[in-house]
Amino acid sequence: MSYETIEYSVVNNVGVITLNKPEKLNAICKTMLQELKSVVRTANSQKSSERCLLITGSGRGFCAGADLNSKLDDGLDSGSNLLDNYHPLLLELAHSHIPIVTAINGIAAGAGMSLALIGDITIAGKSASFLQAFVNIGLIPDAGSSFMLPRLIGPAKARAMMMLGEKVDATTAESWGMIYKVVEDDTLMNEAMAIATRMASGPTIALSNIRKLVAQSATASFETQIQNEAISQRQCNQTEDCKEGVSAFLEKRKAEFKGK
Ligand code: LHQ
Repeated sequence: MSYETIEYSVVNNVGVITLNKPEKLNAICKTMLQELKSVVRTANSQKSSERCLLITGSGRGFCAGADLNSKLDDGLDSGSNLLDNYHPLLLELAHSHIPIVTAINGIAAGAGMSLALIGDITIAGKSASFLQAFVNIGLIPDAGSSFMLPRLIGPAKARAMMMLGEKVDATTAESWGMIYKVVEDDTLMNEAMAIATRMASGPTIALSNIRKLVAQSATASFETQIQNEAISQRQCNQTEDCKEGVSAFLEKRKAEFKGK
């Protein structure tokens, strides 16, 4: 399958998505949203071999947010554009049954920053940066930024990023808890692939439940959340991977998880 705006390959059960419009810093157009939604949906289907997704960008940028040229061509108001084109992808990613790693190779701006932060694990090259670009063109943070950013770095820093529209470098983003870690630019893809490959050989149902529980914890009370944990634990306890994990521990060997 070939795509116009992304590249997609599967390596060691990791679905690697590369945003591929480098001349525009991988700005997001409608075709890119459709292609992303299609690969994420397919990777999540029962018969797919993927057990983790890795999203990165080609060239010197990760993603510069909405393509400001195609937005004007679309004829849609921004609200409808979000509802019709962005939200189906965001929900597909949020409800993914397999974990998501984002490897940030350069600027992540506007909705591109939202995409960067939607990863379960976000890892960035030293020269990457993050920009809530919306305010610079008279808009508000969308594509999930207003939900994710305050929860990651707290409202004080989130407001400053959103209202001042200034770039934050990767090292600062790491120190604020916005991302998991910063690495040298030339090791980014190796390190991101190592994390993704490790998760792709992990207990997929447990990983899926972990991402669900962390999402639920954003709005649940303590009482509800411990109920959520019990529901997830019952499911995980019945998996072949749990049996294998316990057996491997008792037999003092490395577990071989199958994702079932
Ligand atoms: C671009 C873009 C871009 C097109 C760089 N579009 N070409 C909004 C509305 C409605 C519904 C959905 O959601 C949204 C959400 C949003 O994402 S709104 C925010 C949209 N993004 C921005 O406002 C960011 C605009 N870009 C920039 O501020 C800068 O380009 C950044 C800071 C990202 C990078 O700066 P530089 O490293 O100096 O690169 P550059 O500005 O020279 O850009 C390189 C090329 O990429 C350039 O084209 P050219 O033909 O002149 O070489 C830019 O025009 C193009 N490009 N962003 N979003």
